[in-house]
Amino acid sequence: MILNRPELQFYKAKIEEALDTYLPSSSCAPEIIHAAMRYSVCGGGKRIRGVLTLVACDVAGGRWEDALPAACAVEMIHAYSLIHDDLPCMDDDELRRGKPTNHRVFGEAIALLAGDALLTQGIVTMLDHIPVGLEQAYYQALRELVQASSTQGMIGGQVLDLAAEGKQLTLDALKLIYRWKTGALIRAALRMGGLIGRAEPQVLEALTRYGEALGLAFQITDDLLDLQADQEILGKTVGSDLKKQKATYPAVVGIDEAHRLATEEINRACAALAPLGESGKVLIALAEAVLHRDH
Ligand code: GRG
Repeated sequence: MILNRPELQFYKAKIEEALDTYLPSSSCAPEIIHAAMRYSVCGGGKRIRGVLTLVACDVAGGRWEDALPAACAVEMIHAYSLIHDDLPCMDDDELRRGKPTNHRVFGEAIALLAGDALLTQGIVTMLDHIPVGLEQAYYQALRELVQASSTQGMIGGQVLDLAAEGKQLTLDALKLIYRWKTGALIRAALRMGGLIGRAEPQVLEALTRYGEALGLAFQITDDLLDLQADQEILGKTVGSDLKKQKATYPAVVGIDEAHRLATEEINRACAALAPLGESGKVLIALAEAVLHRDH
């Protein structure tokens, strides 16, 4: 289990409750788009990004409740990226979070719009729920989130990823794709929590370095799961990277070396937390669980 401590499970439950209140009801017109948004956000997903935001806020000395709108926003934007990633024009996947993908249920047009709507809903959720006195921190946090989702972040990474299909990449080129495609949002999740918790500069720096290494390790383990996981547990189709001739760590350096490099990044992530002392323990536990995850 990746959220391997009671406080991480507690944060996950709080995020799920809050997502339910921040998302428009599926009885609100136009019903179909709200149903499609809820279909992909609710009832599935590990909530790692949102949990990282709450832990980072706590570690920085803030109140986790103050970071809840930001934790939900990063989960909404993540869900948007998954819906779009699964579309026929992208990875054309049938299964996500153990269920048929959004476009399989709602059709391509609504799935595309549900993704778009989750991006804007994430932004509006943060703007509408700024805790009193945290206006400046929320402005900075929101900027982190949209920047990480941009062409110099998640979208840029996806563009490079598409261009790399069927090509032989160097490890450095692949690392840049992963830093943007997956790492940017994970890094932003941690920095948002740090900013909202009014972290001291050295704490924010530690959270940032941790996020960068964890983000890279997370995508390498995602590659390994695509090759080795049990589809039932993974909740998405296995072997799809091979089928699409995707550039992945195992494809470039082999399975054993990919595992070694993921371990190296996890060690780097944990070492970055040294300035946090005891309070970094929960993030260390989470990083170690990423290495052994089965979904
Ligand atoms: C088309 C405008 C437009 C944007 C699309 C699709 C996209 C931008 C970006 C894709 C980025 C992406 C899907 C990266 C993969 C990241 C990844 C490892 C996802 C799986 O994350 P988990 O395991 O999933 O945390 P759960 O389901 O647990 O939340």
